[in-house]
Amino acid sequence: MSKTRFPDGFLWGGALAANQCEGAWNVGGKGLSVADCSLYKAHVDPKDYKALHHISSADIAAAEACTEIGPYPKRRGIDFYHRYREDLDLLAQMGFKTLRVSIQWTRIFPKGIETEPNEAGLAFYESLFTEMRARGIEPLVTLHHYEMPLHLVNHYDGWYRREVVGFFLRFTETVFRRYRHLVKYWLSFNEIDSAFRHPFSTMGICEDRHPKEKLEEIIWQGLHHQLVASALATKQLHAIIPGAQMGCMVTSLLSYPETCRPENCLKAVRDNRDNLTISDVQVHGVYPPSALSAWRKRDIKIVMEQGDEEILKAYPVDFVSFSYYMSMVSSVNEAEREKVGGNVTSGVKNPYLPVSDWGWQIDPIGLTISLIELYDRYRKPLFVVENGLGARDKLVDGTVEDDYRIAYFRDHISAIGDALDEGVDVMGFTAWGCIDSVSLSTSQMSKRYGFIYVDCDDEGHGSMSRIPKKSFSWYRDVIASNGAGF
Ligand code: BGP
Repeated sequence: MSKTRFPDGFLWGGALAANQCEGAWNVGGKGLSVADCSLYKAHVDPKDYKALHHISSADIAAAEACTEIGPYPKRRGIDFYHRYREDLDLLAQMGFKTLRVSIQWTRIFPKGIETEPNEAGLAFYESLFTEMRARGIEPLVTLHHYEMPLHLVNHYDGWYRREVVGFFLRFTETVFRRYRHLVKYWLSFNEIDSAFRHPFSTMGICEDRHPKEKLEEIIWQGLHHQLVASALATKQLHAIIPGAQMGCMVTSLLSYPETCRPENCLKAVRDNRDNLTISDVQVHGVYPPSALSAWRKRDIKIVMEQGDEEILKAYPVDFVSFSYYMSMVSSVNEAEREKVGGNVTSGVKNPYLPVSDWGWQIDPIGLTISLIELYDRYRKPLFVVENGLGARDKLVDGTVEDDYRIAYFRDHISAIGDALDEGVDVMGFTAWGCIDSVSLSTSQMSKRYGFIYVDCDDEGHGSMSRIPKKSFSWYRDVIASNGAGF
């Protein structure tokens, strides 16, 4: 690539989630969250995503009883809680304009229900955001990244119960007020649409506490509460921090028809539409007719309070952010087809695409298509807030020669350039797991995404020292040239 296609002020950077990097799970008054449970699945194959992420009451009890780090390193994370200054120095060396992080609700309100916030938690994030700003790094902050207080799971059925909306809004008001001079860009719920893929992590719905046949309705009810909470948090944000912006955050799972057989094309249209149902509500402020008709057909009844529909309509998001890792295939003969994937989601294999070690189909053109389609649909600025390649990096002679990662990012960043060329408005790009951190789907360290290697293994052993990989200087050059020189 030779010319700059990226606008001035493009927000180049990386993304982390607090529960995957901070560690310090019991430090500074922090309470337990759903994230503290996903590691209490002894003897489960880490490739068995369903088994790892469908948490039972027994798993919760085991997590509550355990005061140790646990069999996987999640509770230790990469010790970002204690090492964030050193980490920010490295990110600043790469020229990061932004860093996406999340606030753990349980650091601010350990059970979610308290009336007074925990000062130690507030002070930690205040220092983190201040240190970012001191290095010229704009904070991009997720309010809810799979980190719901466990107390709310046990006593309020997670997001199923309406009271949780009020608890969440107390949390959001508290952090908006405290960080009003520090944070301009916010995201409400990480991958809000993933509620059906892993209801426990996203909304604290513990499946064995509900009748199986009611589960879909219960998840929809929880989603409705999250959507109302997101809209009301947007209202609060605009009142408390003038000029601040709220984004929704969804999983881009673009799906191609397996063939031009009309039945496959129709299935792809439906799959793509259904994947965007939740962002449709966050942008347009109404449930799309397809959702209402699906509820009717499946006898799903959502309880809405008076005024909910007006709230959804009145406070849409300011921008649309999404994660993009792979594309999918829609086929009416899915059952007979070869499958790929296995953790976040699985589907029909696309014979034209290579896959990662975890079976995720690598498809940069799919990113251009997603950007074009999302912009046509929403006409709001877009932000690619997660993208990257999970790989089993090998540290040899003090570095990691991750040319495969450079190739991956070169193709995907170039794909964003192609969308920009067509008039799509893209605000920024944050590479997922810019420092190696604990994988969401496997709860292990060996699935690495970073430009910076962290010396920590799947059992949590290691010095935790940080080592720049080959991709570190490559990404530094990309940022320095504003996307022109690579
Ligand atoms: C997204 C999550 C992240 C992150 C990423 C990669 O779905 O928002 O938290 O971890 O996926 O997934 P994994 O860590 O399973 O490879």
